[in-house]
Amino acid sequence: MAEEMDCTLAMIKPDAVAAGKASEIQQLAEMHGFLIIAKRQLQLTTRLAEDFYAEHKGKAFFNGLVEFMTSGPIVALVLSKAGAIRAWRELMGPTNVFDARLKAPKSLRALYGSDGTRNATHGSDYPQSAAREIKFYFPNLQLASAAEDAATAQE
Ligand code: RTP
Ligand code: MG
Repeated sequence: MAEEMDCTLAMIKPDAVAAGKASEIQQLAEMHGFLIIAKRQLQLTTRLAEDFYAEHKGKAFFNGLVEFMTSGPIVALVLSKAGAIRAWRELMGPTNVFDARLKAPKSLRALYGSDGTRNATHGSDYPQSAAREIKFYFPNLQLASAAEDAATAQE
């Protein structure tokens, strides 16, 4: 087992869960070589959504983002793969779905999102945010042993 696990925190957002696309998105992740280390379905409260996206507080889209993120269940996932953070963001495509459709038509956001806010998936942007976000949803997760279990299960 490598000393450093390459993990990211992904969310399948309320639009994609409500559209029944959660399983399909997880299958696509696995097809692209991501191991699903941990998974949780839950509905965010306003307070949790505001905490999760605290870096965006005060921005014009913040209230709309919180409203969207609390509108229905989400699926939070810990994904592992070499270069997981960058690889998952690559698979998601650009933040804005209209950009994604133009620039990365096979990306998750192009395929499953609907506009600038309702963009189907989330992925951590830096190692520090991945650590914070994994802890946010999975405070008791022992990352190294969970990753080892997931890798063994896949063999
Ligand atoms: P995320 O954090 O969800 O993975 O997305 P991201 O890094 O690609 O984009 P970020 O700038 O962190 O924005 C967080 C989420 O806010 C919503 N958003 N809406 N209407 C808008 O102009 C706008 N801009 C951002 C999106 O849901 C975006 O993913
Ligand atoms: Mg972000």
